[in-house]
Amino acid sequence: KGLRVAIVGATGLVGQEFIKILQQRHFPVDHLELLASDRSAGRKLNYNGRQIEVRETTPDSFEDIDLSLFSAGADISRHFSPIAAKKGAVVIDNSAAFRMDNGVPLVVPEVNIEDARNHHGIIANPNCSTIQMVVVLNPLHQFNPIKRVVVSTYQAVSGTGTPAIDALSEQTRTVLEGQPVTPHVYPHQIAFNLLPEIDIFMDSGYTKEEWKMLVETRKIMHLPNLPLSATCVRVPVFIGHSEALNIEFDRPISADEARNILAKAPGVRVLDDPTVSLYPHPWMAAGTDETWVGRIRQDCSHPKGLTMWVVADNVRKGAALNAVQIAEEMRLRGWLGGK
Ligand code: A2P
Ligand code: 11C
Repeated sequence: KGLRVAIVGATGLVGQEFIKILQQRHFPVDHLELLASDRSAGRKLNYNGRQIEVRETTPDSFEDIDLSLFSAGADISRHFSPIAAKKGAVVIDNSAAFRMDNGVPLVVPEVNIEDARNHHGIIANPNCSTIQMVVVLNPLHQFNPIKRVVVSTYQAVSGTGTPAIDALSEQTRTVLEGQPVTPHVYPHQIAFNLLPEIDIFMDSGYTKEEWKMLVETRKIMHLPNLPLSATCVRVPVFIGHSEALNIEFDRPISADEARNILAKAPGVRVLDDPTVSLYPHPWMAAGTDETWVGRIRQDCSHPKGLTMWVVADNVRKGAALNAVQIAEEMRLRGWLGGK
């Protein structure tokens, strides 16, 4: 028997991807409730050839629902997730609202699905840049404990949502027409530019996105003291986050050892032949489910270090796909309803 599923934020970028992924993976859906704001109420969205009417999200939306997938921003999650959870509609929340709360599992299925066993109705989906990093860090850490990570990210505008995708298109056109750009969405022009600012600045000098990569990785990998320093950069790419990862291990490790471990790791695809310019890049990773790794090499500045390049579709593995995979794995283990 399938599940009664609600999608909160069904009209949004991640919400649309939820719908696509449930169909693509033949997720057992008995009933699908598409929820958004009152602005979208009455709109119809296609699911498996059927037109389903979008409804406004209200406290009554979660009656008789088994699973709710939330991606409508942290405020909506804060307001409606506890209501949904109380009604027995297990929440998988893509926002940052509950990620660091004790008692809320923060889950990447390839790494820590066991943490979801003792949920209290809400499971948090991590930040996109964290997800693709831990999918790669974890199998390496099982082989040779990780001592320190330094990461620089190159993050697509889809991480910000639809307005940023539109801004990049419009600004690109404006620049090519030789006209001046008036920045909106971001504090500066994003077309033909890079912005080392994602989310708000904190007192430490790091941005909140950089801080999330630190604290979320520590929680997911159960390494509360892991030293990690991130620099997160927004780049004029539509879909696909890239990361340059520098990892220091407990013992020396060769690039070939890492390549072999990653080739067998769940959710990871190694694409690494520099002689023919074979490495992952956002254009090829967009629309795929894997976390792609290339440019694996020994760190010439450290005997126990490795450096590599990691790319994933931030809307799929970084958001909607990871959430659906959590639901799939929980269902297989009998941790989700399905009355
Ligand atoms: P709506 O389309 O009705 O505004 P994105 O991340 O692409 O910007 O999408 C945000 C999602 O969150 C949209 O589906 C949006 O619905 C939804 N949303 C925004 N405000 C609310 C609200 N007050 N209640 C429920 N959903 C909301
Ligand atoms: C970005 N990582 O690329 C952000 C988007 O905490 O879920 C997701 C923010 C979050 O802009």
